[in-house]
Amino acid sequence: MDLSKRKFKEDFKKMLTEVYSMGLKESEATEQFFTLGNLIRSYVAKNWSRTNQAYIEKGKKQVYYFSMEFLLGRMLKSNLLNLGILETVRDGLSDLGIDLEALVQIEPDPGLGNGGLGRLAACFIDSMATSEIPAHGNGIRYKYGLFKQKFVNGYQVELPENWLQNGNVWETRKMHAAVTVRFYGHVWLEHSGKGYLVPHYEDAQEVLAVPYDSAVIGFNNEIVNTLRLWSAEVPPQDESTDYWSFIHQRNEIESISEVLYPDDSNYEGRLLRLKQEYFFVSAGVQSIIRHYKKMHLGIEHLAEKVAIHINDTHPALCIPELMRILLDEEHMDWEHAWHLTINTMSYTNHTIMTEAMEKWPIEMIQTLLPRIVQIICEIDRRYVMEMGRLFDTDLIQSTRIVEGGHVRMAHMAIIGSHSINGVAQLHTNILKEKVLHPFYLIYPSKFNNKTNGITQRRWLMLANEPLRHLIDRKIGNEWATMPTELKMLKAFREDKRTLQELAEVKRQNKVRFARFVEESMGLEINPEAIFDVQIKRLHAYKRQLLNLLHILSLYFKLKEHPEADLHPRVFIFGAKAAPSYTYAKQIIKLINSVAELINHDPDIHDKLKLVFVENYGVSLAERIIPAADVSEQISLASKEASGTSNMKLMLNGAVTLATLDGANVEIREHVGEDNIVLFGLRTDEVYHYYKDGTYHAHDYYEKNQVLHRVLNALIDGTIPGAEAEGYAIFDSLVRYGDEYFVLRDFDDYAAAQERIDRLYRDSLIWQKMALINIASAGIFSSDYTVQQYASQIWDVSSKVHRI
Ligand code: 26V
Repeated sequence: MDLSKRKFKEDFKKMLTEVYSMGLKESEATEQFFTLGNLIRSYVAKNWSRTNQAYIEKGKKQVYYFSMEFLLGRMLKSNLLNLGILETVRDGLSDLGIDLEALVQIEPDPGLGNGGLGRLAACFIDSMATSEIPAHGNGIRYKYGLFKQKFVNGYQVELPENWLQNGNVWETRKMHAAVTVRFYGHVWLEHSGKGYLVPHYEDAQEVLAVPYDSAVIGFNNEIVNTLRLWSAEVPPQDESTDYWSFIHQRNEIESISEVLYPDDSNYEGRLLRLKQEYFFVSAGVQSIIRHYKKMHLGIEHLAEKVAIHINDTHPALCIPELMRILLDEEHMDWEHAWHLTINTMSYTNHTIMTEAMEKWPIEMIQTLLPRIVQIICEIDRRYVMEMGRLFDTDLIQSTRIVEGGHVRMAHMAIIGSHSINGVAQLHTNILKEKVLHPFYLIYPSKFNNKTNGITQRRWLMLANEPLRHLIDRKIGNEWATMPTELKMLKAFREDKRTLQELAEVKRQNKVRFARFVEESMGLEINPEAIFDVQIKRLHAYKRQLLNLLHILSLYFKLKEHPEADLHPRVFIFGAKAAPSYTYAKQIIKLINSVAELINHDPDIHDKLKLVFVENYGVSLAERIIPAADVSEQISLASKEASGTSNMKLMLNGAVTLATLDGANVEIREHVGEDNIVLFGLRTDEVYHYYKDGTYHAHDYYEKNQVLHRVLNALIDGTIPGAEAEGYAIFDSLVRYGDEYFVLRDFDDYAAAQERIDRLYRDSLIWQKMALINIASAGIFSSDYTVQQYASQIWDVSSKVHRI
């Protein structure tokens, strides 16, 4: 948008008076932040309503991206950047004596997601608005986001994250768009006499779903899409309601959108979680149908105007819910309704970990959603009947939705949609060939790959301004919307000056991060050291333990040979564990205890440091990633569906140290063998081990001297404070089979780390690798990812930039 600095300053002062009746001098950062937020809203208002108007007038097909999680991060700078007024506002504020960065810190970071899946949804909505895709997010407005992590004596302690405490400037409550969602009760069907059944509900609990809309601003394109998050409230009561029963009901209902489930590792059949899923699905689908009907096109054309995407199985109840509406409210016959539903729905799978696959006890759905269960059972019955004619009975039985008293959500999602995609090429292949192979035999054409992506605007333009300026100076700024333009940087691969400038940018970022660590943790780290980063949820399969065991081996090496030729290293971890994931919490404690040991050992000087940042999340990622030299992507091959921190880190010039897992495979293809450091078992080798059962972790403990020494340290008192955890972890590796092949990959990993050490010593070689990583990262922009979803899955238009 066009905005002069003078006009901005006037607007800002005027808004400050309007909202707070305050002059500039009396105001503090909090008031200034909310003032700026309100001002941005006023700037956006016209384009927001224009965008909606245009979608209606042009009758464009709309995409609704359903996700239990949207891990947005702070929105202030992102909104300013996308409006094209970041610099104007920064300068204008500075004229008024206000530091924009200070205001940025006032905004709470809304942690409405667990990890990769939620952050992907956030990158997607940014990219969809920028790519001019008529697409909207649909989710839950949790009152409490993912817990705040504290370390107490090295243990993870969870505290509530009350992000709404001071209000949310970006949202608008839309009371007129509220809908009712029904739970419990009984339902019976009556013949209408007109060829359809009429459901009668008795004793149902009614919940009012109230939407809160936020603007999703496209980058410099005047498009403003919508993120709609639903909040659960008590419907208006009549006078006969008993006061105490009202209070009781209110608590029960409001608990639905109270808190985000923090467990992304282990599926647990919790009733409240099921309520959450149906709550936002039903509200979202009802609201879509209500909006669609305003266009008077006839319900039979729904799939031409609406695409519903379900982000993992969490919103899979969209399928029976849309069926319910088409059958019960639109009086369609089953075949037509089913055809429409399939054509409307598409589904992304994000994990092959069977523990995380949702399957709900049928009685639970029966109690909570009596009409939905009838529909699910009928979908299943017809599936068996129709497919039974075409395929082998065993094949059909193994793919049924209802089995062993449970509803398998992934099965329902596949059967009820026209597309299922994995999130990296390797992951999609594993789905086709292993995990979902029976479905691939039945529906080969439904399967497709959409490799994940990240938005370069948040993860480079905003998070790493020094690098952004360097790139702009070298190749211009078209990469903001045409990220593969970054490849032009390759022309500078032999240019010493550019490589030195790149080194200087990295050094600056490392100094900045070191200052943060010093201020927040009281720990001094040396910016000359290699900053080696592993930031992601704590999961056994991601193998933070492999990293830790190697750190211990370096520690012992330095203790025994203080003269050992090691380039100084700072190992940086950021990770939350699910509160009920005991093993992950034990690993956290162990990492913290090892940090205590190493960081305070005077023999080590600054050769080795271990930093475990507390409360890792989007805001911390934005600080850490620009300062990273090494990106640890060391999951056991076949287990990480894609990974996205791998993409963010390469985009910021870190060199990837990786197994051939998830999107690392594609990163290697793009940067080339020489610009990535690989190690470890390959997927087929892992599957071989599973098949022939010949992995014996104990042998590695017995035969490998370094490992023996390191593993013994877990149980011989070397690591003060973590005795119990040391034992448990030792046992998991040595006695109970080492499920994720940590010991098997140890030597190879250590050798790869030595290669890193050597490569880093030659600054020009290292910076050249960094440059090629940055130059090759454009293809992993979520702009391209969503453009592919648009054309290949949703069949909607987008502004496509050539790759
Ligand atoms: C799973 C579950 C399972 C039980 C109920 C609660 C719950 C909540 C979240 C999840 C998420 C697990 C799936 C997930 O986050 N997958 C990650 O998705 C990323 C984006 O596609 C991908 O890059 C990561 O590799 C993948 O682990």
